[in-house]
Amino acid sequence: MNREHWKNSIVYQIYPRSYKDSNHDGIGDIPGIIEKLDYVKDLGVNVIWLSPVYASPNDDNGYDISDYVSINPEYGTMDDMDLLIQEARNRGIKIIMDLVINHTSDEHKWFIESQKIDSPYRDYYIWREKPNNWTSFFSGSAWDKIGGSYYLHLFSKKQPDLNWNNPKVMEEIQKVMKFWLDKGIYGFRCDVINVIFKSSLANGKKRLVLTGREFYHSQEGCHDILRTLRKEVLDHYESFTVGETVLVNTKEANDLILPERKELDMVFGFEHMEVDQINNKWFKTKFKPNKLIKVLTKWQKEVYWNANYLSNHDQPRALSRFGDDKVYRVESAKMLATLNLTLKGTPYIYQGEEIGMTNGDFKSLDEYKDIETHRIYALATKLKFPKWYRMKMIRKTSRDNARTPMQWSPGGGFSSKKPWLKMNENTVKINVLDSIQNSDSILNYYKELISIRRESDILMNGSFEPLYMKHGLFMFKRVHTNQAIISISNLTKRAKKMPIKFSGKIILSNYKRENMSDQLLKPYESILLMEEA
Ligand code: TEU
Ligand code: CA
Repeated sequence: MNREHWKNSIVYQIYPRSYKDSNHDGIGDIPGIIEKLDYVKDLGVNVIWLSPVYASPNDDNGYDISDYVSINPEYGTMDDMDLLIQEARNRGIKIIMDLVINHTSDEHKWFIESQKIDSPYRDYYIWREKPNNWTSFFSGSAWDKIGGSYYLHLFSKKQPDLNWNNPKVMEEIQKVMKFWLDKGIYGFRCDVINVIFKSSLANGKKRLVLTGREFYHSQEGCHDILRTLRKEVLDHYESFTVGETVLVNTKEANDLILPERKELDMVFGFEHMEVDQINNKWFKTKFKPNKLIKVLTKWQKEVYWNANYLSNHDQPRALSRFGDDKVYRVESAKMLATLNLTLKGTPYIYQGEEIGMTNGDFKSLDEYKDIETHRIYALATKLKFPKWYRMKMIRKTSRDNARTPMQWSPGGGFSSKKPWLKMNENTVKINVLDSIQNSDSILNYYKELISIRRESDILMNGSFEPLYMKHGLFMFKRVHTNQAIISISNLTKRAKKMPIKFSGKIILSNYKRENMSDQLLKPYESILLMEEA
């Protein structure tokens, strides 16, 4: 079987809670996604990554799973899920699901059983008499107490970590994976996969964030687990995996994805998500395009195959962050799209990115729903940060920025009821309905770009050759069997003189440029050029 059948994939991420509500409860659901499959097909993508729809008490919006083989009733039934898979398949779209196996919900039956000291499930989790000094991703101790013992949770206390030293856990998860693959799922996005194996529970070196990480970050034991999952399960299906790998460098990324390692197929790196921060994501600095360009170039050059993304459900909107969501909203959204879809690797588009949705417009703390946002706000209060600063932190960085309901029409179009999370008021002008009608819309640009990419061997398989990476300009070449496409982007709001003279046929331009004789690049201009042979 050709292991690299996924290389021509373009993935669209759907965050079910915020996509489309079909039954008027203000919560997006699976029948809602089915209603919108023609829209997704029309966009031109061929894979959907579906964020968790499993049974869950929703402490972390589904990333706390209480049953891996049933569907959260808020989202529908297993029949709905089967229908979604079928209806997607009918449209030539495959579905990958989230595989969240670092932790379960504390309401999972394994964890409930595990609270009894002599239960066979005790060792499914990590129990100790005393906590160590590790801190959680959501701040505070990574340990909580039940019945006199402490259990480890790298995320919220309702997300206890599984014990991957226990072979039973391996068996159970393999069953889960087979269950979904047998239903026709095309693979998994593996949540925080490089932290699942804890090689020791000793106290860690004291750090500002994630004390203890040296004992669970990209450990050899994790590679062993991934090889086993691949050999025992994944290799028996036409499937692919993308790992979500926090804190990895390019070497660690390759160690997870090089074909001979037989582990994952690609990973989401985070280095480019760190270019506008000091120390950690809550302390944002002014965005410097050159930094982003530098990191992207490094990953392009060094990593075997990239999972390219600028946005997802955990990050503020790329448009509000790396582009200009006001004056040059349309131009910069198209430029970022061009960048993301012409790099080498598999591109991921996050719902709403294709119409240029912006960060949320929350006005007060209680409008935010995300657990992490509230935990960080509370910590900042404890540390006596002034209120205006706390609000600024979450306004810039909260994950809810990307989780606001999909803007289908000027009136919202997500639900007939009050949505679970505030819809951005700019739906009046930023929405799917208007985007479809306007031939110059971001949406129509995406469609064109996606179809260009899907028909181009050069963009799918060509090599990456950097040409110019200074002054906020990013120019690179993709080369395949003596043919080349040049991708030119101005990541700044200033007009710039073109540093290299190019000729060739323009195949896409976000300013309707007709030729290359004008040597001035407009604000956020991007151009795709077919080099003359
Ligand atoms: O995210 C893991 C992760 O490290 C971060 O991106 C996370 O969003 C957090 O902000 C760290 O500061 C994955 C999921 O994508 C996320 O939604 C979950 O909350 C998390 O794992 C736990 O399952
Ligand atoms: Ca609903």
